[in-house]
Amino acid sequence: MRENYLSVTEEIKTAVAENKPVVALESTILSHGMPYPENLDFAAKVEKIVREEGAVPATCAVLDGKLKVGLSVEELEIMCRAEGVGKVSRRDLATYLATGKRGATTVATTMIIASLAGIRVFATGGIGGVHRGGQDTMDISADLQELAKTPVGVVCAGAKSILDIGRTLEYLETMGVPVLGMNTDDFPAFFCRRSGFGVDYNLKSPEEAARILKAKWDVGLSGGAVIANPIPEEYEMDFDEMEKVIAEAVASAEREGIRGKNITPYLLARIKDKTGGESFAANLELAYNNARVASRIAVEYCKL
Ligand code: PSU
Ligand code: MN
Repeated sequence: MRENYLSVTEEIKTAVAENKPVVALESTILSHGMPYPENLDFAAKVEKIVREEGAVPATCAVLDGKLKVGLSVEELEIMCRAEGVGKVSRRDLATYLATGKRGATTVATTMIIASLAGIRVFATGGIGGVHRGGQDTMDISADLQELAKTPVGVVCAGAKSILDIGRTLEYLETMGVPVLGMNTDDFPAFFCRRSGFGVDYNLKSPEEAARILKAKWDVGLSGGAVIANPIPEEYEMDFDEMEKVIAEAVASAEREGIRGKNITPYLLARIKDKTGGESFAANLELAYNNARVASRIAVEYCKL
């Protein structure tokens, strides 16, 4: 039955069957995280980086009632134009499949689709988490539950401090999700290399990351892992300055009564408006860097 919904390109199918490295990529970052047409260049370049590292890119989306793994140029264009493209997290998935609506996949949904296709490593920008004030609103991204459930290693630049990073890390600990830092003791805060909160373990290499994932799944532990990869130093932004912009964005979301799935895209757009090109350039670079590291982990994982 599942095969009726899953649509994987021949290239990716073959790579998975032959134990060749494949890296999943999400589409919410395209449709709801970046402007058109800049996101088109990004989508192409991130896939190119994965290929240069010796892995096959697998951008995921929900189109025509199918879970798409690997998108054509035309399909990437649809996701980037984002006309009538919704944001699909776990709870939305069945509705989009049954109605044929177009959907961009979040971290949670990309993990689900990657796992169904046999892909073990996924690169994104930042994960969702516990929102500021989440102890009252209960606004906790479904990404965190997914990390506890679905066996995919997620390479990200940590989490944006639009979130309550401390509570996000507490939640991940409760749910039994390893939080591994790539050559860092400090959990990165997306635009900034440090959040002030620690990781569980400082990874020395992609090979070590691959071995930890393998050990986890070999003994039958469910769920994935966060592999937190700091933004390259040359693109890092000033922490205090970012804090100010983010606090302003959060306050404005509250004033305007933005809720639910709209809050993350709203905050991202607001930050981009306030910090202009600099934060966008940083966003691109950290995502490229994550794609690079994820590909190296995927390559190492296939050797084990
Ligand atoms: N954080 C970012 N950029 C993003 C997202 C989060 O810095 O594009 C997207 C990802 O797709 C993530 C989703 O999975 O937002 C989380 O949304 P929510 O908080 O509604 O679960
Ligand atoms: Mn939410």
